[in-house]
Amino acid sequence: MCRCNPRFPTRGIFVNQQPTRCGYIAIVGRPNVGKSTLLNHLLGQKLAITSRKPQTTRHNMLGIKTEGADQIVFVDTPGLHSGQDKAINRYMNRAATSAARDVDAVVFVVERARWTEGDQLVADKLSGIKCPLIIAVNKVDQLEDKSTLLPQLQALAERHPGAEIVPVSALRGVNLDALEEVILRHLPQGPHLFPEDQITDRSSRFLAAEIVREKIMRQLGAEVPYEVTVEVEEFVREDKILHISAAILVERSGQKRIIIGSKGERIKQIGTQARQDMERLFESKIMLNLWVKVKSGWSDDERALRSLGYRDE
Ligand SMILES: Nc1nc2c(ncn2[C@@H]2O[C@H](COP(=O)(O)OP(=O)(O)O)[C@@H](O)[C@H]2O)c(=O)[nH]1
Ligand SMILES: [Mg+2]
Repeated sequence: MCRCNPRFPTRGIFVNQQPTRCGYIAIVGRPNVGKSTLLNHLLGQKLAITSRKPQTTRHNMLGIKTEGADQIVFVDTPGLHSGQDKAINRYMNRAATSAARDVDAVVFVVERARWTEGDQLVADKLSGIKCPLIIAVNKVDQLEDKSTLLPQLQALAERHPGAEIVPVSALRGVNLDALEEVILRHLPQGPHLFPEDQITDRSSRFLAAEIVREKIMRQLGAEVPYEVTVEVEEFVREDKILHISAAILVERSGQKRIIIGSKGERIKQIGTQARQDMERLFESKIMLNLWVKVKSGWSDDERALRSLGYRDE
């Protein structure tokens, strides 16, 4: 897990006479249960990209929340994918599994009223962990009849004795205070590891590439998004404007045509939406330049993956 070059204790043992607390909390679960949505709403800021499709999150990412004496370092993870066939799937599973080790608590996200093979896969991986387990039962806003939740909560409690179970809606912000309170109880005393204003361990270039990928994940159906990666080639500030150029890499020329769209309409839309998100995140005017490049085999080639930033931490 990435206790990434913890820059040295940045805040000392007390804040306003309160002893400081700081800990790592991994957010795990199968794809699409709402892990990244939960991270964003706990942070109160959109940091991680989200969509209905698996593989939206491919890398572990830290989201850091500092409030008074407490610093929670969340680790958002890719969902565990059952397919091990491709190098990129193996990479995502390694990232998700390694994050659950060496943390102070794990938040296991599941969906209300649904327990799938994918959930079982995660539960099996978690069975050996030593740290406290918190189960967030997400998407309760989709339940018309809340009483249907009770049997599921009971079944979860039997399956995971000792776990604390909190029903939430990440998207609507329901019960997130209660979840945070449980998390805070497991935060060990100790100095803060990151400066108060740092919200992630990821670079601005990385976040920019992810925003472009989110728009592709959301706008394009079927297989295309799984064979796309984005590489930021230029990221410079000139006269208060941030100039960003990014290459969208695909496996096949047919996919390039789909992303560009008829008369370039699709890529224009992707660019407009991405630019709006970037302007919010970077609080700056943005000039965004996108282009599409065919790089066959990138998603199943260990060397290509590493050069594109898919590196184990
Ligand atoms: N109705 C509802 N949808 C949610 C909730 N949380 C997440 N979602 C949706 O579920 C989908 C997957 O979310 P995401 O955070 O990307 O899932 P992840 O793969 O676990 O990170 C997205 O379309 C979210 O908008 C929730 O509490 N209620
Ligand atoms: Mg995610």
